[in-house]
Amino acid sequence: MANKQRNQQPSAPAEDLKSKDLERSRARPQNEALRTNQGVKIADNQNTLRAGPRGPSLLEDFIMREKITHFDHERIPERIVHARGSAAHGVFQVYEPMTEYTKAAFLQDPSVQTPVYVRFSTVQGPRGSADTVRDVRGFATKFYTSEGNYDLVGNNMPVFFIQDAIKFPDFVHAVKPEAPNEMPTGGSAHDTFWDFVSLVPEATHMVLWTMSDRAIPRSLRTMEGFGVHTFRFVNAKGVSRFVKLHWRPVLGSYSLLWDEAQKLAGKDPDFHRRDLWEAIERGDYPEFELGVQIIEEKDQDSFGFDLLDPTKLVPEEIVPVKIIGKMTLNRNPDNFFAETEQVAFHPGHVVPGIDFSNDPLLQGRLFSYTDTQISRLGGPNFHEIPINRPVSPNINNQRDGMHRQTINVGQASYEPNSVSDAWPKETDPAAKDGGFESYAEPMEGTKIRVRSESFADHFSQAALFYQSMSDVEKEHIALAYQFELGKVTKPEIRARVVNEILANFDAGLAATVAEGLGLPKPGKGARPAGKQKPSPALSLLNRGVPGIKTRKIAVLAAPGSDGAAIKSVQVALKSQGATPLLVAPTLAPIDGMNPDATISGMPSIMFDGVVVVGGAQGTKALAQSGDARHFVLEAFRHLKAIAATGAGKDVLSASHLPEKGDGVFLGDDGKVEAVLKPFIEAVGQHRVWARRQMAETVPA
Ligand code: HDE
Repeated sequence: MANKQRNQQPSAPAEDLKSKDLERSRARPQNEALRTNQGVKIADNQNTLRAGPRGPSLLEDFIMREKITHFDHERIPERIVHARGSAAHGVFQVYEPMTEYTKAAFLQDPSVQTPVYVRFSTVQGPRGSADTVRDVRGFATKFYTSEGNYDLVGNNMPVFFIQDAIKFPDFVHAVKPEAPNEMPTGGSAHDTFWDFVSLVPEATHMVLWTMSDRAIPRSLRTMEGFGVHTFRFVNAKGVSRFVKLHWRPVLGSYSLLWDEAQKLAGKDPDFHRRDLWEAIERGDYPEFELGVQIIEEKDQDSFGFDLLDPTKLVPEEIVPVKIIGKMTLNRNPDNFFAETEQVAFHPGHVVPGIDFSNDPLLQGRLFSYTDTQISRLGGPNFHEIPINRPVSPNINNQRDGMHRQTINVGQASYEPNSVSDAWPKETDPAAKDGGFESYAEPMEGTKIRVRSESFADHFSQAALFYQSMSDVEKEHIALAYQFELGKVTKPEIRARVVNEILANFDAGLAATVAEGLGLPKPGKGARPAGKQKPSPALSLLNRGVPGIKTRKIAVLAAPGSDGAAIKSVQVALKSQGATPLLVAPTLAPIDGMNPDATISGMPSIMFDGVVVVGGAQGTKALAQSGDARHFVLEAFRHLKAIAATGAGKDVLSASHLPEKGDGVFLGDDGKVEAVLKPFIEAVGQHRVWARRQMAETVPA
């Protein structure tokens, strides 16, 4: 008879199992008395047991002691990196069987919905830090497949700072807040980060990505994701191919402006978390398509760089990204701690059909993630925490340890055994019954500590990335370097970045940054990368998917504004899938409608576009309000589409907006549709880039 284990589930469709599993662990008290952890009903939860009404508290009070003791231990160590995160449940479905490439069960049948849990994160800041800092974002997905958990633990950038795991502690110490004073929180604009990356040229490509708009996403829903490393897909015949994994948001990819990101960090530190949560609550489920770049073994040396080098990407103009399935995030977590905090990802959680490459960064990660969970989640049994439990049975002979939940029944906790008919048994490879077999990659070599020569070029792909950017993105990159290096206190670090890093991949950028920092014009780099074949797919401006769906639009009004216009603007915007919010100086009703927010509570930086409705009295109040004028000015400055109907234009002129700014649409009362049409189109383009120079003349 099989070695019985309580708490294990029989086979059933993956989705059912996962929700049942979580259901069992949920506590949702209804018609229940308050009890102690031992199940004793509590008659008084207000007063500690005392010796008389004014006397000392008694040690005997087991109810108070239990409650306080538990409270004292409510915190667990936060993640050493990626501490700040937000997550959601969802499902993944493959579009067509991937049998040719991989035997992974969850990539075979388009009718199967595999449950997923996705955690997005920043890297540098602690748990309570702001969402919109300039940083890499983590994009970690746990697929609860019928063959066990598969974790795709990626980032929103396709490369990394270092090539070898042994440098990770150095890198993280350098980027984290500085040791003497724990500053700055959440950002890389400080001496130790720039000191390290100026001395480690392999970081150049990734640092450039973090100085680009990719590091300040508009939303977690509009971020791409990348597996970074080269992995392997292995099919049922044992044929292996290299694979690079991508997540593509269906809504397209967009970023904030740096000024918005900085202001949002103060006005709403939860900006990304809130956006994700609210979108799911509204039913605007975020969707991401999974893409793969498949590379035959025989082609692995054809790129001019090493596929095992995680500081390099494979341009999709060379190897196209094949879209193979879609993930839909359709349920918010019930409990942040139980799910988002306790979820434990690991790039080593793979299923048959997916395997590793020898990327030395990946190889190091395969050690780190279990190790870190043991201190973070308090022992080796973290796989039993509900959010981490696979939906396939995880029966084995491991036992005991801190917080063990499973009660293993029977004598056998070893294999082979005869006391329980030899169960549980390993699978028989000849029978092909689903056991994981590592890809039999031929190996030979000398035990040696060296970096392969094929990892030595650190500047060509930085040049490739920079040369693939639009003018707008190049400007943003230069300003980001100037901002960050401007915060570096040691002049020799600033000079080293300009002369020994930037000058090697772009002389123009090096000169602009030098000028902005008041440094002498840099000379030619020692190893200049030269002209590259650009990869247009790297530019975010080419990754947008025009449309207004799920975008937030402020309908600016005040008591006395035209109620009919407010209603028709809202109806028209909603019909396009946008989220209009009525924003007013106070929450007092306007023509019977309650505003959703005040101007000071939801400034324009939280919106994608602004409509100022007419109505003489309301617009007069807005035109006289400094806050309202600032609202439209800031929207203008941040290149957002602005529409005004009827007297609404008076608010724009009171704000001293240039008369005919691009992306500003004026119309008569009663002709709301005519104004909204071009407005909706402009919002759908994300920003009115043509307004760039004019916008700089307007105060922020
Ligand atoms: Fe991680 N990383 N990492 N990392 N990483 C962690 O694991 C580590 C790297 C990534 O939402 C830690 O559970 C090493 C690359 C994400 O819970 C830790 C190295 C990429 C998350 C760890 C790397 C990532 C982590 C901290 C270099 C993109 C958050 C807490 C060899 C492909 C997952 C934890 C979540 C978390 C180690 C480099 C992505 C310490 C040693 C490259 C998205 O184990």
